[in-house]
Amino acid sequence: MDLNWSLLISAIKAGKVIVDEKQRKSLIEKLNLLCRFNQKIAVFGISGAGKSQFINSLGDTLEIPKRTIITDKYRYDLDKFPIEFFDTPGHSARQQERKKVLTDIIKDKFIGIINVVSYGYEENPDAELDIVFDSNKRVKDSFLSANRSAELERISEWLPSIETTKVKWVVNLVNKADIWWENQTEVNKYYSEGHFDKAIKSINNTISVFHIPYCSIIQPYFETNTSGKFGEIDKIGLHKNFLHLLLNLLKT
Ligand SMILES: Nc1nc2c(ncn2[C@@H]2O[C@H](COP(=O)(O)OP(=O)(O)OP(=O)(O)O)[C@@H](O)[C@H]2O)c(=O)[nH]1
Ligand SMILES: [Mg+2]
Repeated sequence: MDLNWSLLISAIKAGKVIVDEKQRKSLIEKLNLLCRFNQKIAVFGISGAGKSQFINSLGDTLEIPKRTIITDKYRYDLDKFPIEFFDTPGHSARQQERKKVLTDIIKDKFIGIINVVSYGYEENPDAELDIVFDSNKRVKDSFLSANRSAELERISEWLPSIETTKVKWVVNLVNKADIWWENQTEVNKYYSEGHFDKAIKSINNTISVFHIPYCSIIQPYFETNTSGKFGEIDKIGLHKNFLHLLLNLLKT
């Protein structure tokens, strides 16, 4: 049956039941959606931290993303909240692309920022393996700490500019839990205490900051084993935790 919208809306306003309850509910949901603006969220982080894979993980795409060159926008509905994610390129040479998003953040109504980090386990297709691994196929500490420094340095690219914007929160998404899960106490401490936490909270305190663990995909790191202590149930738990937090942030 074709619905006459204006007739229906005035009927709903007047409290008259002219369609069955199921139709009425679905129409109200549609109207609610139409009235809601997209909630814009920028996704920042250095190259290979897993920004694009994080966005994939919210849908049902299993493919491994290619390096992002220009900012891609993705629509996603969370419990009737329409969201628009801005997936920025993390490569250091792509600063101009990220600046465009920052300009939008300054003049537009972005609600939040998701900063993706991975405790130094960034992964890129063009990485030289002898920089990543020692002769025993162990990931080098020097590689991890250089990446962690780059993660910390990168937040200073956007952090000062969001101070006077409409941004209400920053989620520091500590991705790739499947790789670092065995050292979770150390990883949690690294982000939630000390330099990193101090730096990310150095802006005005009306912007809330959350550090949360996440895993976008359980996958070998550069074709080598991950910890093996992290499974699908852990991954689902972290997804639920993230979505729960995001929903609460959207409602406030
Ligand atoms: N093991 C593991 N690998 C991950 C995870 N998230 C992402 N990856 C992998 O890390 C690599 C880089 O992920 P991307 O999502 O392309 O990284 P990005 O941050 O978008 O990188 P740029 O587009 O260059 O800025 C890919 O091979 C991903 O599959 C994760 O949770 N665990
Ligand atoms: Mg990407």
